[in-house]
Amino acid sequence: MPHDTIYDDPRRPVPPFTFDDRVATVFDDMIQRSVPLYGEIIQRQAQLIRRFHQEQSRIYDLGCSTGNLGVAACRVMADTPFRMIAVDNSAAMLKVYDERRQHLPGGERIELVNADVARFRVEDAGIVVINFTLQFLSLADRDRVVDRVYKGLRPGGVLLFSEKIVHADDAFSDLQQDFYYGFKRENGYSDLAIAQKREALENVLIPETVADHLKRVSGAGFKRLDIWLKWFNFCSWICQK
Ligand code: GEK
Repeated sequence: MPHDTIYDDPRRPVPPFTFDDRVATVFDDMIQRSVPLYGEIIQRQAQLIRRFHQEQSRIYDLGCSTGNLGVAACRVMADTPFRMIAVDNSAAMLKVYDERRQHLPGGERIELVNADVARFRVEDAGIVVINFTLQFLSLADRDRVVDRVYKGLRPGGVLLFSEKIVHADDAFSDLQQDFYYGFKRENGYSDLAIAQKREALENVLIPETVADHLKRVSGAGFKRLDIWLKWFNFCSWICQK
């Protein structure tokens, strides 16, 4: 797996973060070293997909990146037929996903779509997964996506989403940041790399509080909601229609 060294050397100015070729090449290393419990999230979501899959319905992965969820879903679903529509607006990410899919047993069950999730229609869905992607949209687009997802889900259908979050209390927010940067240091990122990535994400990744997210999903109509995993400033939800 190519190693992420993108922010290791000093850069002045630090350009805003984008999902370009350079990021796509090292993405799997980057996300595993930057998102606590990432492997656990993907593995359990694949198992949730198996549990909640409705025959003939569609599974969506919005902001699919290089396809870690699709790979896990193919493995966990084994020979069970399913149709996953994996959407991303980065051609570079989808190129890596497509290459992986060629060698993935059962990979033909996944369709890749290069589109903006804020403008994408969700129809006849049994499961929709949105991992660490709402955080890159404007607040209005986040509302629009979650509303559309609710409308596009079948009754009993499930939305699984994960986000980097912020705490409304400043002291707890600082505590979460400290532990998060500690996690990144433990994974080999230098203080310089951490500081430059933080600068690159300023105004690009806008985290919200748990309360903001719960308000949005309940406002869209979801009544059965649970946080199934939380680690300081990272959170994963399950919402059932
Ligand atoms: C995973 N879910 O491995 N439309 C479509 N895609 C978008 C948009 C948009 N408007 N904005 C950003 N993206 C993945 C990880 S990464 C999270 C998701 C991260 C895409 C962007 O191109 C990238 O692939 C993904 O959302 C976010 O579980 O890097 O922090």
